[in-house]
Amino acid sequence: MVTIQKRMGKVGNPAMEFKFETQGKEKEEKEEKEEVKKETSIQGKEEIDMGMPKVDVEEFKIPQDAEDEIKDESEGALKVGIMGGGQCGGRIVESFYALGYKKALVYNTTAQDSCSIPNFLDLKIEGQPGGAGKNMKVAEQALRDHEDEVYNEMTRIFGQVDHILVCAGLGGGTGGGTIRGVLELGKRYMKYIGWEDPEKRVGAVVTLPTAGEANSPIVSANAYDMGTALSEMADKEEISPLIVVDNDKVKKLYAGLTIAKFFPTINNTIAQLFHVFNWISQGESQFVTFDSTDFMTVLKCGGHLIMGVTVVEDYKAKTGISSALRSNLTKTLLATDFDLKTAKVAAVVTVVGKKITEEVEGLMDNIEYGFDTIANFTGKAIVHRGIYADEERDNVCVYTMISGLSAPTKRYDRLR
Ligand SMILES: Nc1nc2c(ncn2[C@@H]2O[C@H](COP(=O)(O)OP(=O)(O)OP(=O)(O)O)[C@@H](O)[C@H]2O)c(=O)[nH]1
Ligand SMILES: [Mg+2]
Repeated sequence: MVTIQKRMGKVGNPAMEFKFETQGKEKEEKEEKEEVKKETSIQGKEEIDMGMPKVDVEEFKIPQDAEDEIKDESEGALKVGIMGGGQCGGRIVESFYALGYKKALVYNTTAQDSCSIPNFLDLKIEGQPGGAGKNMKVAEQALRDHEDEVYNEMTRIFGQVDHILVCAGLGGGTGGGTIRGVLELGKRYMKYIGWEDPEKRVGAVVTLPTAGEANSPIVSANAYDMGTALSEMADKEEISPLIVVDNDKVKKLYAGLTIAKFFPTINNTIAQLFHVFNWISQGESQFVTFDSTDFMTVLKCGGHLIMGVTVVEDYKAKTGISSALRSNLTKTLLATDFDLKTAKVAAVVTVVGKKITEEVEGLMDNIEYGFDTIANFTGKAIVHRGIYADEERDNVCVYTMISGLSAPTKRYDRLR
């Protein structure tokens, strides 16, 4: 059983304020075993060292040995390499990094944007210390000039990963201008480390600008051009998934946010929602388990992916969860204008306060009704379910990921 306890710090989005259990003990035991293994192998080496022939290259140190590799600390089922370009992309990477996604790389055409990630690459543009200045072509060229460095950094940082996500804010120059090139590098890397389906293992996380920002013709043109280009790649399953977060939708959703909290809240919510699914899928539930294979199908089905979270107040009523989902689902997703009927796969994880699981009768039925609601919304999509208990929570929370969606054409039309 996975009982969700201590682990995650507090987060911007109140619905996400739960904590995860540390697996420190397991880790310690594993380290101990490894230590024993190491010792035995050293002893073994000493025993056979006498008179054993040697090869010259033994003396060379291979730079990327297992000890040097950066370790993922997310404790998720999948090891995910996170990359991001430009200010927005870099900040989303920071939010993932804070959750333990240490296989992370940030690149920018300027070193002036602050970035706390140790793995930072400056894609310097000659004579332009301030970056690409919303010019995607200039940024694309900057990436081409520094392509080898980016690839080498991926090799150094990522090691073996199951998936790569490339983050960018569409509207500016650097994030949007570099993203296609970086996605290609990602696929090349995945192939290099042995995956036969790299196009299913490299996806993107992009933001769309607010209506206010999109009043600037260059911002709307950039977002439209790159958004539609990436959507076409997603529809053709050349990347998977394309996670779309619409800053304009989030602005309406969390209308009370201060300017200072606006971007950090969105960025943390993106990383935390992804993390909920990745973390939960590494363990078993005493109720219904959402496992890593389920999570993989959500990430690998191509198309677009959107996510959201709903807190259910009236979970005691028979139809409480399903009606909350019916009225909230479309409202609480972080993007809009997707036709949910085009979904191929959905993941719905319900996290319930432990006390509630013990006290509320018929809760399982109410949750089942809720799952049916999602199934109705998403047409023919396969719905992967999960039900988990959380000791530190006294409500019912439903996390949703809907994947394989077709492009949000209407949303792009508004950027024209
Ligand atoms: N969600 C989110 N969106 C952001 C953030 N910062 C910027 N954006 C969005 O991303 C778009 C692009 O902005 P930047 O990331 O600053 O642009 P850039 O990629 O650095 O491009 P240049 O500075 O022009 O080279 C903006 O129009 C915003 O809509 C952020 O931290 N979070
Ligand atoms: Mg910038």
